[in-house]
Amino acid sequence: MLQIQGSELPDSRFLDALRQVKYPFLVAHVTPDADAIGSALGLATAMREQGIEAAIGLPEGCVADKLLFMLSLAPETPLKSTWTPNDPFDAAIVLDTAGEKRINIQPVIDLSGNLPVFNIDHHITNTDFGQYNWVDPHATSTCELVARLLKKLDWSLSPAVASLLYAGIHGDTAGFSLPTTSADALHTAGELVRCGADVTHIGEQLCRSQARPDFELLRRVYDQTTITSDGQIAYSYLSHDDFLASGSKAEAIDDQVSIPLALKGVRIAMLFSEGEKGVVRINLRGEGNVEVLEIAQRFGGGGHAHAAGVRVRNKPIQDVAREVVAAATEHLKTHLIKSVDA
Ligand SMILES: [Mn+2]
Repeated sequence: MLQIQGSELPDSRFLDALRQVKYPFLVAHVTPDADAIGSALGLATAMREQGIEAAIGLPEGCVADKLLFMLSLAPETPLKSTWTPNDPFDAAIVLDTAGEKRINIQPVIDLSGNLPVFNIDHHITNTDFGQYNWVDPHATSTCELVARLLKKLDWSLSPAVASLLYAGIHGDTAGFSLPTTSADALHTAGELVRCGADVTHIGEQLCRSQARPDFELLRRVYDQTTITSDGQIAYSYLSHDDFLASGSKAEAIDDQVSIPLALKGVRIAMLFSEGEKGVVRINLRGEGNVEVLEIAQRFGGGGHAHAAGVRVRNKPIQDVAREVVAAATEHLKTHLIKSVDA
């Protein structure tokens, strides 16, 4: 049994309603990362172990090759690639998803109230789109929230569920190194290991299993990194041609922005990538006390204080980069003035 200290828990209205659910449909965000897959598949699998007929929504081909190992941790949990309003589900549980537009299923789930929607998330920008909302922006990950929830429900955890949740916490904290990594989060991870989370397997899969095409993409990220003259901003780009030449795919973009971020002295790192023709994805990271969410929001994106993202359509990647780098430079100046004032 999990012995975790959670700071926040869902309210009793949320818990009472969740306890009534018999046939839930679980879904997370588009371009799912380890936290999205871990929280949806982990909770669905834990529910199935309690006799609840849970299924998860995951469109075919949306999972990056390097995260496919997570699906094989729970092969019995049914995956559905589409959602039909006639499906006999009695609830939708949306995890790790800041807003309804980011829900990873088509057609988008009916949020009009015909079906109870539970919203479990840690994005500060979450729009509280569910009938039952539990959003804790201080949590490292939605997987950490799911671990707390399972503890509150007093459900035991199988090694598979523990591994899925551990992988999500590992993913969203960049291996327990981001500022969100609280003592509670480390304690939760420890308890998951006690329940059978396979640290070696997950570490190998997430950190040491780069496929050749994705490795080729990394070479280009290094090669195409630009550092501003003051050394505080570093960014790289991957054009659509880079994807074609390396043989890598749009879904492979995950934490490659950690390459420019790894440079000493860099406060803001960015990666511009055009995995899908005509769509420029921007990953932003802020080091130390530098937050990047505001920059992302200026261009219509969202995410977390120190890790945010944007998608820009139908604009050349160089133009997007120029504008966002200018905004980041401006942001850093204001930030420095603020910190001198403080
Ligand atoms: Mn997350």
